[in-house]
Amino acid sequence: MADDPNVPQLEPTWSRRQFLGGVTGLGVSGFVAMFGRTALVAAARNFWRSPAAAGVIHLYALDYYYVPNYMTWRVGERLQVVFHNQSPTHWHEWTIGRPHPTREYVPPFGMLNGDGWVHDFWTGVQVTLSDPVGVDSFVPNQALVRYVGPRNRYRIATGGDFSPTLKPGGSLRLSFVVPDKPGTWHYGCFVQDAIHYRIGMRGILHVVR
Ligand SMILES: [Cu+2]
Repeated sequence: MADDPNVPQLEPTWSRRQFLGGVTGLGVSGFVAMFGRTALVAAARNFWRSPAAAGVIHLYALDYYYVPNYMTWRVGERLQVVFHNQSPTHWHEWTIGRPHPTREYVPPFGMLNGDGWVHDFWTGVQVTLSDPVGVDSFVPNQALVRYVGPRNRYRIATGGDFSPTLKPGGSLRLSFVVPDKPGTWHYGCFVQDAIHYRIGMRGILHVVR
C-alpha cells in the first residue's frame, strides 16, 4: 500500500517535525549535534509547556494520526475546535479522556490499553456544535450540547464517550469554554475496534490553569 504510486504519500515525519516545531530547518541529528542532547530535552520540555491555544484550532484526522497530536488549553479560555477528517477513505472520531487502567492481551501485539476512556473529558461541559459536514454520528454522552441548525445533520447517537465521528471529508465545529479540569488528558480515535488508537491515532492534551 505504501508503495502504491497512486496513493498520495503522507508526510512520514509529521509527528517529529511537529515535535521539533521550534527548530524548523534543523533535523534531529543536526539539532543534537549543534546543541547537544540536553538542549533537545529542554526543547521538548518547553514544547510540552507550549503556549495555550486561543481562538480557533484546526484538528485534522488522517490515517491514522492527528495533526496536531498535542495541545495546551487554558482553563476558562473560549475555544473553537474545527475537527476535519482529511482521510479520503476512513471514518474517524475525536474523543478526549483518561485511559482505562486495565490492559488486555491482544495477540500478536502483546499487552495493550483497553479501548475507551475511564473519564470522559466532556462530561458536564457546555459545547456548541455548528457547521456539520459529513457527520456520521455524534455521541453527546454527558456533555451539555447545543446544536446550531437542523439536528438531523448531527445524527445524534447514544453509547460510549463524547464523540463526533466524521465521514471522509467531513468536518464539525465545537465551541466551548475550557472547563476547570487541569492536568494531562488524552485524545484518540477508537474506530475499527480501537485499532486506530492502538496504532497511533492519539494525542495529548494539557489543560493548565
Ligand atoms: Cu480513526
